Amino acid sequence: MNRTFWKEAVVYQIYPRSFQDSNGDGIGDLQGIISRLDYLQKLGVDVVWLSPVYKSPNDDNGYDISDYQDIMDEFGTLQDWEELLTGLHARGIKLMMDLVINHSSDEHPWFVESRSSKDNPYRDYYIWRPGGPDGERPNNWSSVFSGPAWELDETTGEYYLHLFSRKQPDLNWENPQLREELYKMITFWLDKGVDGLRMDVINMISKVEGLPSSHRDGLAPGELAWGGEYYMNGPRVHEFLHEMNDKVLSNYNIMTVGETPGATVEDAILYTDEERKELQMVFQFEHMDVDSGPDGKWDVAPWTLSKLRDILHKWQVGLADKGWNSLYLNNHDQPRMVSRFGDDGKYRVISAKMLATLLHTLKGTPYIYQGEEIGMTNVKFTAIEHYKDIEILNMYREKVTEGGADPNSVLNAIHIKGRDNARTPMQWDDSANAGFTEGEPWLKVNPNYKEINVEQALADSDSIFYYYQRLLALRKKNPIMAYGEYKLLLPEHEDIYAYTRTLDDEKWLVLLNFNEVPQTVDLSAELSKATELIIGNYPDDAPTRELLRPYEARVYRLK
Ligand code: TEU
Ligand code: CA
Repeated sequence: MNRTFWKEAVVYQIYPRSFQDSNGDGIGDLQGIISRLDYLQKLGVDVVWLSPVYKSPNDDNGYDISDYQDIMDEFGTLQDWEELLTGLHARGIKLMMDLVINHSSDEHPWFVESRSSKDNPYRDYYIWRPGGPDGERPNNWSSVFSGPAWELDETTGEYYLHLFSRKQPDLNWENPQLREELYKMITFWLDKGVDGLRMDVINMISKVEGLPSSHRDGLAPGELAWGGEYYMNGPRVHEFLHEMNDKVLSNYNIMTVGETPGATVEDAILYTDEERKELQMVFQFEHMDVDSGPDGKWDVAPWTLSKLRDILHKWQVGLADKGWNSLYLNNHDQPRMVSRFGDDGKYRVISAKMLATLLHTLKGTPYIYQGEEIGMTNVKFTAIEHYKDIEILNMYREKVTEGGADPNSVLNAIHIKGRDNARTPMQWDDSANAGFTEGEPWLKVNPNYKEINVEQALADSDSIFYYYQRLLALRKKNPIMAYGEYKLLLPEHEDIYAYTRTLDDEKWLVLLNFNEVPQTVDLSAELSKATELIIGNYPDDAPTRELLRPYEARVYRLK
């Protein structure tokens, strides 16, 4: 079995704005991260994924880049970045940078040039189209952040495409000169010693020729519509990724993960089959829509374990032979997993450990999002003014301010699904602002920081932190966790997710109860072979092995 570091690694995602402030301006920064490297080493992570730290006007908190080769003023300098890289490498931790190359900031010099005139050499670095005879937009696509995906630019009287905010113009990947500029930029960072790349919405870089309007049924004239079918997993996306791999990525021993909203298992095999030389893994989103109704993310719907398990199982089986899974339930765009899939009340600690056991015993590379390891929860700000996320604020304006929707029901959806749930400052201790800043935090701290914080976790041998530390230590010693064959058990059980992992003559049994109600499992054949409880989230083994207590997770070695 050829062992690969990116299959065995555990990645820790840092959202720099909310991790640790070092200069009292209320915004996290690189020196703040440097001051916390011993904490990351203690947890045992192998890679740090750093959300964007490049120069940015922060319309979308760094996912709108105005200079790809310099550091955002609020975060520090290139020297600070070099110090961070050195500090990580000195602790045996690799650095994965976040590449946002589907779009740039509208303050990037390329766009400033591009918008200045129709014959500017940079015009075709972006996607410009004339309006219709009556000035209507080139098509009916909506932006992910509400409103249309086209902005009319007065200077040249044309529209430019922005799938996200109007300050995030889409780059034109059809332009080989633009692609070469991007490859040069990537080489700049890899030559500095970067060990990995996370590629933001990388499956959106190829748009269908002609940029056709969406024609779903019942659309009124001028009504906006989701155009994803015309730019997700588009016609040339694999060609572009293979070209990037051939020209740049293949020259380095690095880890790559593409963020691919809307990708299916079949798409993911094309992105991650090693023979195709594109990417090593992708972030799929199917399980992130398990609690969305027909009207999308803000149409909050109940989820079931059966639905979640069916999705995860499909991906485990689908990528068993070709390709590779990333494993996550949390990141800077998603609500906190213990609130969403566990119980952030009475069973917060137990259910957080159960979810961690899922992520670290399925087959794939596990990702930990900052604060997940201490069971940080969603937040319920009482007023929209306390929120900062452009996605939240644009949606609220469209639905409530302009659309007249009930503010409380929209706020309720924000409490459940809003991205700021994941962006409240990291909770380090019970001092003011949770030890995140001496100043005024850019986003309010979750009021539960007094009880939920790193200092408390490190002082409690039964904390979620030490459970994660044990899972990561187990992974380092047991190749079965990365490479073992996955096999589902109890496919119909409504509350239990049970599976085995097998590598050579070693076999583990994983039992997860997703309910606060105790369950009994009928797995006598497997349980009769259980020789050792490898890890569990209760202090002791259950009175009988068939019993699973509330949110209980147990991993047995089978003889
Ligand atoms: O996210 C892409 C994306 O689709 C997310 O916007 C996600 O679907 C949505 O936020 C769920 O509500 C990436 C980055 O992770 C995100 O932070 C950026 O806002 C976005 O791209 C644009 O760069
Ligand atoms: Ca700061």
